[in-house]
Amino acid sequence: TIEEREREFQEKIDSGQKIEPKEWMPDEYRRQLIRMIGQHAHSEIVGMLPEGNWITRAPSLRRKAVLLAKVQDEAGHGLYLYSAAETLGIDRQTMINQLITGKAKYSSIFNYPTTSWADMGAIGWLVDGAAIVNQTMLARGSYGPYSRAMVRICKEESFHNRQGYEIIYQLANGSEAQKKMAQDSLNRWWGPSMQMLGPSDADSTNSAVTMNWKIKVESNDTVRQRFIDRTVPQAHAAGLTIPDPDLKYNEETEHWEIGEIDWDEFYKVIKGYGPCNAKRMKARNEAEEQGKWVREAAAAYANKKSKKQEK
Ligand code: FAQ
Repeated sequence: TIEEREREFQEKIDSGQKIEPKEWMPDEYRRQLIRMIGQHAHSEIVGMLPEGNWITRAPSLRRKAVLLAKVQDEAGHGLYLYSAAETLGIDRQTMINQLITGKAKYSSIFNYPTTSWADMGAIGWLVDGAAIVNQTMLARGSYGPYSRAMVRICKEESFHNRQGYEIIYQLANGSEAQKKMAQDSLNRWWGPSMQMLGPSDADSTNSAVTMNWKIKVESNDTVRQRFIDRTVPQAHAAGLTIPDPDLKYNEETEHWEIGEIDWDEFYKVIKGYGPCNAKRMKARNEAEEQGKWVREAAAAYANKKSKKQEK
């Protein structure tokens, strides 16, 4: 019966076994995974836009080569994740249509403008930094293809994180103007980076289900705290100030405590009203439209090739 299947499924999860694509799974488990992996894939693709904005203006050949490689990695992650989602029975075009029609979410963090070169540092340091902490947790998740994708993606994110911190560190130790640029960038990206890891546990609507099935193995607040604890000392080492007057170190718990996160801003952004939501959606829609002839040509070529093989 269905109850027995569900019980067996839960036992498998509880004993730490991975679930593989062709195995039986509850519909809700499948739906939650498609939602999360889809959102993750879209984030990687939309996430190329803020940094892509600076490729032509990188300050040196070395910086340009590094940034170019980083942005290409994000494209790879997106494609990799769409493939992981496809193992659950949804096809890529359906997911892409959900993105460009505004039905699917992507990370709030990519709806902010990149107004200075220092933002390339802040994104690698903070955004990839938060992504690594979140994704190392997801690598322990229950769905085989997704958890394995996370292992490889995290390796690449570590490089992204280092190159970002290197940019910020150098600017923070440069001229007065450079130091100011680094601090200004941290001031703008800190809040959104806090929000990026999802609503507080009390308001996290999916956590009960996703944690019970080990789609997520740690809560949003736990992951956020780990990110804060590792990032605050890095800011101090660079001589920068975290833009939070309530930030303090708790000797007893050995954790950094932060002030209120601006959740109004977060909900505004995920509802589509952030500073760059419209711009990002326009760019993805144009890319879809302008890339149509390439997809059609590739499909026609594949079709011709398979017909030849049949002969
Ligand atoms: N933005 O119930 P919860 C990257 C939504 S890393 C937008 O707590 P959950 C690397 C959530 O979907 C960024 N929406 O949800 C990179 C839900 O709405 P729904 C991407 C958000 O899933 C770096 C509602 O709020 N990483 O791209 C956000 O249990 C640099 C309630 O939330 C991933 O996607 C947000 N920030 O926990 C690329 C990782 N947070 O769907 C380029 C996979 C929450 O019910 C450059 N995802 N929401 O309508 C996850 O780990 C989880 O989905 C969480 C949220 C932890 C983000």
